[in-house]
Amino acid sequence: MKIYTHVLLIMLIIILGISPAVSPARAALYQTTFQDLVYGGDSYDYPWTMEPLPGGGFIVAATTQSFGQPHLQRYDGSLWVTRITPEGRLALSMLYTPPKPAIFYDSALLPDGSIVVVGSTGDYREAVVARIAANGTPVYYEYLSPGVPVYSIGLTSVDLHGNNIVAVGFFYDLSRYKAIQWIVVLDRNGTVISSVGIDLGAPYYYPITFSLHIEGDTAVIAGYGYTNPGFVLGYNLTGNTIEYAYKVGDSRGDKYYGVTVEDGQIILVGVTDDLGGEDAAIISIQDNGTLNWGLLLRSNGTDRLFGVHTDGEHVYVSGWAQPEPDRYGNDTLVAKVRLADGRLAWHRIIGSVNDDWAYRTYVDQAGNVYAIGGYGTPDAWDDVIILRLSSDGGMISCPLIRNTTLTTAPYTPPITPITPTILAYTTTPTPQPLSYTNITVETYRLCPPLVGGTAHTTQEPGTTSIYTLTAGILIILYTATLRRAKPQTE
Ligand SMILES: [Ca+2]
Ligand SMILES: [Ca+2]
Ligand SMILES: [Ca+2]
Repeated sequence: MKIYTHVLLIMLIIILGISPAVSPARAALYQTTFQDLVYGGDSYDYPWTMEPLPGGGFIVAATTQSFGQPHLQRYDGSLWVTRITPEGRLALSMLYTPPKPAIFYDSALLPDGSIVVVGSTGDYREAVVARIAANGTPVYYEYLSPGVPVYSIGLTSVDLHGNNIVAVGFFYDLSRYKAIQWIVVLDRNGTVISSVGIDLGAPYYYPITFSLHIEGDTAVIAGYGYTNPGFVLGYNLTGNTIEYAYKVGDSRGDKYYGVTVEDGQIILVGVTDDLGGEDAAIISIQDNGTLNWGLLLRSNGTDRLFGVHTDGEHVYVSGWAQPEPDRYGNDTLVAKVRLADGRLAWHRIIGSVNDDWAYRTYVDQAGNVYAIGGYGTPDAWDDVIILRLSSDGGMISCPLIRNTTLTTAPYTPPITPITPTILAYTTTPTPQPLSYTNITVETYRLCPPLVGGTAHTTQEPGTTSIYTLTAGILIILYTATLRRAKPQTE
């Protein structure tokens, strides 16, 4: 009977050993790749965007105030492009100092490994587009203007359409006294092919385009109004027509910072004040304006989402939450939601005692979830942080996990058709000098990696029951065996 007990024990170890949660093969894989990567200089470093590379790793285009010339405002600075290997090392680190400090909001990866970066100068007087070759050499840096006097201008998002580069943004047209949304199509050399303005019409007074996703020939564009709710529109890039346009939400507190499209669903992420305060919002709509589902993630503080990515089955989102704003400021929020119905799979809150956030998120083919944003260093001069989580929300630096659970609520904002007007503008690029140099920084990690962690998990149905059942049966068998074995051992 003693032998039988030991056989059962060994069986238990083997069965638990091959279950996905503690697979030795996966644990080994984790140890050879990064769980988190942090780097930065002695001042603010703001990473708004990252581009996953086909063979693994990323290119990160950040705005830095640590290097280059002095900044003008809160968020502007020089461009800092880093190439990160799949193991989490910096393979390239280049600083580009533009003639005026600028903010770099978004990037797109071209097939030759170069990136296009868009933004605006810190005073919002010039829109900016740059292309950086794979080896770090600048191909061009130019200002774009719509050919009319403007009060404020910027490019906030960029994506590819065939061989062309599509950049979107906004400007305030002083001849019309209106904020105009802007779609500029360029070739890869930075020559403008077309430039279109979109007047969203009433009730929009000062809307801001913030995000672009190109699906087929449709540029799906989302943003918000300072005094009006969020919006989403589909612009056909070959027909130059508006396919659809909606006001989303019913108050100025409804804002959308991220958009993507999967399986005909338009996914928008941002913030709403529908239930009071500010809560992180995710909605899925059809292009006919039908709401598929909507989900809120809520703490007592302000919660916002910026990044959205899908893998066909799930939606991954990133931003910040404020479960304890007085103690920890913003904390990074990463969540995984089922595409079909918006059911929350898990969310994680990760942060330091200073402000932390994640503007972009991405999932690789193995299901690993990456989020890039700012880490509030002890002296509060933010550094770039890239977090890596496993598909079940585990694998994250130990002291950063906030032991807090956000509440969820359904979200059903009104979706109302609007009728934008297309306007013609002549956009001329003005080449600018861009000096560049190699810079070296130390990368660091925040603590030894922790396998598993304390995930705040709302599991999807069926994913835990088999493990629970297996473990339960084994414990009963083991206990029963011990009881039967006991008289013989005495
Ligand atoms: Ca809240
Ligand atoms: Ca924090
Ligand atoms: Ca820093």
